[in-house]
Amino acid sequence: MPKIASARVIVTSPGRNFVTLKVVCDDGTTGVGDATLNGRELAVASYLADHVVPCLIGRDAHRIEDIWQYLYKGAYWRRGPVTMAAIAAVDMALWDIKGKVAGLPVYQLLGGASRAGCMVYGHANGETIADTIAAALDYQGQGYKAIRLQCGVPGMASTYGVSKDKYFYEPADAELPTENLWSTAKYLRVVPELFAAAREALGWDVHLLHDVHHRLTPIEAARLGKDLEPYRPFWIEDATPAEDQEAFRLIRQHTTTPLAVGEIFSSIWDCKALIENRLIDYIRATVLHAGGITHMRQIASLADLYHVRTGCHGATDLSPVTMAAALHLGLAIPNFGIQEYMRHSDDTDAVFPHGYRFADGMLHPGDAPGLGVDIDERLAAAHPYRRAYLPVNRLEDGTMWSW
Ligand code: CS2
Ligand code: MG
Repeated sequence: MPKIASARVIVTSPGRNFVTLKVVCDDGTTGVGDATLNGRELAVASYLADHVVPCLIGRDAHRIEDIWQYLYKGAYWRRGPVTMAAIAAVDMALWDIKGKVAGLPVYQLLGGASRAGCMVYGHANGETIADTIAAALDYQGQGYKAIRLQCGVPGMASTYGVSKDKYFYEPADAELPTENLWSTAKYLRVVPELFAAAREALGWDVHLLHDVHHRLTPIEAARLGKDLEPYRPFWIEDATPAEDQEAFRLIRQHTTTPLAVGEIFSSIWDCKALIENRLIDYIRATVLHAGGITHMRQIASLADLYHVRTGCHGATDLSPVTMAAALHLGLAIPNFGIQEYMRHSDDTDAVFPHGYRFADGMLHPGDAPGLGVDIDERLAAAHPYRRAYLPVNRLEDGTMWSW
């Protein structure tokens, strides 16, 4: 029975910041967990190093559930993005260790494969509709079965999801938050045009997705949902800020466009009402931000009762460790929907060697024991942390808005 002998927090920045926990057992077995909270990385690094790691030493590494409960109930101050990312990192590392000791990939410990692989979606974006369609055709040519479409908004200098680089999108772009401007009216005019052009160019045998990124009021989200119905989106995501879970009832009353939400959720309590009232179709919570494999599996099980499927977050600010963990869970659960796959840069992939591979529109986690991912600490040390913030967003009159 492996006991936890030590654990260290590794902060590295191969093009963007990542926080990784490495747990080392007395028999030499190691496990890794992702603890990256974009724009607030050092808060989680300290929570882990200063408050969690001392409590782990000497514990039985196999007691994943007990350690989860100890870190959740024992903290007194429950939930929230910092606490749950820290718990998630410990949880991922312990599942990694358990798989390595058992000689099995983690998905086998979660009940075995329920499918051949995890369908993923790529990110096509561009300043104009034409640029976005060209990017989408490129993804379709690579074999993607699902593609997210994000384009610039005429008259606006910038908007969410449109990157300067063709493949890589990194929104945490400055030492202090850059200020973006937003116009809902201009945005609501361009998205239906984008989808009409996309269906014209890409046809109907590809899933098309869109991320609203928390920017509409409920009735505006209902308007967008209705306007996009003729183009059959796979989903619109984060249509309205989701602290008010009831707001989704209003959207639901007006449109059949599928709704996805939850990448910023940190526990089952953030989405319980949404799921039980069938106000959403996909839950976007992910292993990193929602307490690890252990808690994300609970969320997926609740969702399964109500025909809600998973559509886990998978942006570049979730490291390959989270991608690997999400794929093991996604391969095993009955109600997997889709996995976001925003490719990491070559520098990031070098720091985090991993076994997951893309083929035929899907990712598979591979069959190495554990999670099948690690961190190259020598390479990691060559990329020191540098403070980087996500942008903030204002309406054209200066009113603060959701980014
Ligand atoms: C986005 C993310 O991938 C998505 O769906 O919402 O890129 C999000 O903006 C970042 O993860 C924030 O750090
Ligand atoms: Mg999103």
